[in-house]
Amino acid sequence: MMTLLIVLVVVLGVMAVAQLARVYELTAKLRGKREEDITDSDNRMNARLMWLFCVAYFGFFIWLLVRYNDRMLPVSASEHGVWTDQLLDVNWYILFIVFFITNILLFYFAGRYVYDRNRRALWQPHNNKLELLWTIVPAVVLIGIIIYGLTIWNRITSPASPDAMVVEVYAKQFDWTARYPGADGIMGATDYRLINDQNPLGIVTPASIATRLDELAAEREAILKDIAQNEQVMPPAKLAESRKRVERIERTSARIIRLRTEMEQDIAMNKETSPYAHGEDDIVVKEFHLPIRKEVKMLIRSRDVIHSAYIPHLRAQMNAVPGMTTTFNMVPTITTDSMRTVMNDPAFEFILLCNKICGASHYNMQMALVVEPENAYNDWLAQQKPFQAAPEPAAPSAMTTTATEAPVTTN
Ligand SMILES: [Cu+2]
Repeated sequence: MMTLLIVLVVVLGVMAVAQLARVYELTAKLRGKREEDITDSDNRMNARLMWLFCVAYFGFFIWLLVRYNDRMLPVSASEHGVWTDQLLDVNWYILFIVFFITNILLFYFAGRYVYDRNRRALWQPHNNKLELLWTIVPAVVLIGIIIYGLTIWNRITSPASPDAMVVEVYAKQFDWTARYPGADGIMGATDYRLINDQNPLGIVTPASIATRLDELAAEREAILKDIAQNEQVMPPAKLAESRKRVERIERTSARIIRLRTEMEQDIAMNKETSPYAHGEDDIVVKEFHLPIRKEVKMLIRSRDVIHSAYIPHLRAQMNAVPGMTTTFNMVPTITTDSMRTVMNDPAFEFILLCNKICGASHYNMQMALVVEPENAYNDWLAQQKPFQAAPEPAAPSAMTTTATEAPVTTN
């Protein structure tokens, strides 16, 4: 209702102005004045309006800056974020200064040099000094900005130090999954063909390969059975589709078998250094935790389309591109708890967002990030179940020395 009223007021306002203009035109005609004649008083009026506009314009600009300043991101919670904020600020200062000087001059000249029939304009078709000045000054400023920016960029994207911890963030339409390397500190190999409900990242282990092959075999059996039973009554298109599906399953299975051979050979040859030997203890979780003041190397992958891993409060962003692994290194410097105090918001959470429009639910593609002291982080990590603790209890671990026979589960 309020909106309707506002629209109505605006529409009536426009109509009133139009009518006023019409009245002005008619009275001018009655006074015998031609519409295209512009008097000195018209010009002076315009000149004053220019100055008025200049003041109102900059006043409004400054008011907006002050009024909405709290909508800016709060202090950066990562080491490199402080550098990027500084870089951005320097650029803003330069922009503001140039913006103010040029626009004030623009309006000032328009008002100051109002048309005067007794004044002759200065005719200056070319001036080498001026040309040089307005070429060299922006060039120097630009070179400065670029060198400064490149220095920061190189610092941010330089390779992680060898003792940086590694975390994987995995994007798919429309959520994020985090993976930690587990006790051995090494991420297991992955293959998208192994992805299923229990293995959302397609981690390669002997068990996950066996499970996936069984699943595919069962699916193939079911389709073949369906064809055998209903071949006579099936529409031809459906029959062709089912046969194609069987072929596809057979091709995928053959590739997984090849992957299994590769895995076995690689483990036999490289033993502990083989990436295939490190999948079982990987930790796959839907929540993202990081210890404070520790360098972290994020490995960023996508299952389907291009996404973008964006943690605004840590000033971190990197595309997630299907078929490749991108990385981003950072050092979180403020815990979630401290940030809550800084923001005066007890419910504040860091978030990992998707910053690439990737489909219908893109807006909701996010995962909370908890930055905490290292001991709290270690406690949390210790409570997470390894990716493959489940189907067959593997080799007995140190935990079997406990008195009870109850299965060891941690939550
Ligand atoms: Cu996305």
